[in-house]
Amino acid sequence: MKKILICGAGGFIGGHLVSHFTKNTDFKIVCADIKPLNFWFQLNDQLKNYSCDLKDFDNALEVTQDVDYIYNFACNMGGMGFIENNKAECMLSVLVNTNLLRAAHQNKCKKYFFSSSACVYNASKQNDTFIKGLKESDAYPADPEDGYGWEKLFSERMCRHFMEDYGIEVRVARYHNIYGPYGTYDGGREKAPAALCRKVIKAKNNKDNKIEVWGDGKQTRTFLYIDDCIEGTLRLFESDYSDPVNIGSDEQVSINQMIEIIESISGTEKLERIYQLDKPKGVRGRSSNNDLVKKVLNWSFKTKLKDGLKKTYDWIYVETNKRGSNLGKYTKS
Ligand code: GKE
Repeated sequence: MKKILICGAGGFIGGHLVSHFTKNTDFKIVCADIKPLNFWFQLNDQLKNYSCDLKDFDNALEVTQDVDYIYNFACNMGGMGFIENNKAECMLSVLVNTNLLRAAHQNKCKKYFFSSSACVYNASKQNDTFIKGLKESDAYPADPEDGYGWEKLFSERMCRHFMEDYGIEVRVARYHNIYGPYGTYDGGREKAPAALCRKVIKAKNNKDNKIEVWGDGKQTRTFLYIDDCIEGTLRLFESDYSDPVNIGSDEQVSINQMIEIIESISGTEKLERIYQLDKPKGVRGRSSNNDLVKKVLNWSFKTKLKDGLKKTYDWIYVETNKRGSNLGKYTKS
């Protein structure tokens, strides 16, 4: 039986991948995450679960023992509010990926997946709202998101060189703002879909009729629902395509448009928007070009933003009304 290691298994995407594999597979699954087990979003206590820091090479060596395939989602990350204010912490994730590649080589693992990000793309191509989708080649000449984006771009290249020099098969996905249930919705690391669902729920519960929005709301993004992300990830892993590829939606919306969708899901009146221009905004416009992923993986997203947001909103609604929930509250790096 082949053995798969999922790093970052206590996080959002890693947790969903573990859940997928435990329902659908004959593989033996091993999980690792820096967080204490009680902070994992989806913990399966039937599996071997390591709570350890992969910035330490000895830990990387231990968790990769007898492993055939590695999925690496482990990094210090979050939405704009986190990555803009924690650049050194984000860049230190380079140690996780580097240690895992070295350990994979030493332990003779066969295939390695790296979760990269749309934050690798050249900033000058993202200065307008409603830009054309970013093609994979738009990562160069390099001018990625400061801190987090540089780490991702460097680690992509590290993967490539481990493949060229040591023969480890690598797969690299550039994720475009993945959202859905069992992810962070408060505490400072949350991305816009979860943050705005939480804010609309709070406005509704408190009947205060207004929400705070970072920036002027005209900035655009594409958001990919988690189930589509998992499907694209699996398809990429099984493919023979080893260069980085976008895993994203191309349903580009402004933050204001996304708020309108969330308002209609919540059944509230139009809320007054307090635009906070001094908050972290990131690039002005970002969208995924999906020509390459369609060609090489025959993959495309299926979940419309309004449908994915409904599932996300409903989950956050239940979570925020639960007492004593730890979810989304983990802030230690
Ligand atoms: N987080 C957050 N919270 N963002 C808000 C909020 C809020 O309450 N209100 C408005 N925004 C705006 C941000 O200012 C930004 O312009 C936009 O929503 C998207 O913010 P985001 O979801 O936090 O993150 P980004 O898309 O800018 O960047 C993320 O990109 C991903 C890849 O596409 C990164 O933070 C990474 O999480 C990831 O690599």
